[in-house]
Amino acid sequence: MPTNTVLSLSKEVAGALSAGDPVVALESTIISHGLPQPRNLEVAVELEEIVRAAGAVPATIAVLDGVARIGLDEAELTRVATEPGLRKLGQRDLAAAAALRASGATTVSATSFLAARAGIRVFATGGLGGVHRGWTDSQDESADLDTLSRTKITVVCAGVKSILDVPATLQRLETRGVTIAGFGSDTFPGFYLHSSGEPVDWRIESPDEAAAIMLAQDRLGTETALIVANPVPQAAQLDPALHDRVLAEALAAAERAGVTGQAITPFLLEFLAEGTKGASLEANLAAVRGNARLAGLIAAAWSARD
Ligand code: PSU
Ligand code: MN
Repeated sequence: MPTNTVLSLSKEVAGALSAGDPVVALESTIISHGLPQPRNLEVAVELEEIVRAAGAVPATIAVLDGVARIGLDEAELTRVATEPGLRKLGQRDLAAAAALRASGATTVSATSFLAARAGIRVFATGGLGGVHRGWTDSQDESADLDTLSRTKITVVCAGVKSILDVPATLQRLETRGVTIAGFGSDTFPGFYLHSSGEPVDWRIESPDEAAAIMLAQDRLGTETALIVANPVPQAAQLDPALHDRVLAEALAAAERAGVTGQAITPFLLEFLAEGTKGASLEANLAAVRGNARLAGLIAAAWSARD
């Protein structure tokens, strides 16, 4: 008979949290559905190393055999990277996965929810989900936005994926009360691109300033997320003209193939990686690496607050 455990922290993560040491949550959908094999496992390991080098304990999150695991060992990370047909779990899928003993990688919505439940305040990813282009027909808005509107967590990301309707996503985040701070930037990043061209209202320059906003959230009783929008360096971005051309092809291909729902984001990311001969993948990785590092520094500043 299986135990009734639905949430399990690794020893290292549990120890760090109880000592008040810095911890950074990492999602697993980017590993299972966002990156090609075998690169995905290398990246999963590398991201954990980057978080450590920045002074924090990494906590990659996934659901394995019905148990939401906060902090994976090497064998568990390997399962996430290689298991055929691994599910993609949003927040709404967690209870069903737990009850039915299923396994799956967690999206930003599921990861934020689980991290917050475990007491982790800082989370690094690549690009958030958001409002899809053509929303008026499909009503496809990522559950990431809803979860962030009612979860107090700091998400370090390179904006939202550029396959989305970025201005509409920013409008939704405003409506839902999610704070956005550009890290060293007056514009919202464009995921593969340094900038989306859209302005942000707040600009911060240091991990300490991020931690100060988090402390103010606590003092005010704010229950929404803080998005620290950290642009991919200009030198590492995808060529904007190539981006625009291949993205247009990707969107047309998705429509022709009738791809919808959970499958659309992985489809578009993969199409872009192929259509740019891997250049979009390199830009994506550069963004994620920078976010893991900055999240580690913010977690350290948060732990050192007085
Ligand atoms: N960031 C990346 N690659 C990804 C994702 C984020 O660089 O693959 C994943 C995240 O898990 C995010 C998900 O939550 O894509 C969004 O999926 P959807 O649009 O179906 O909500
Ligand atoms: Mn969706």
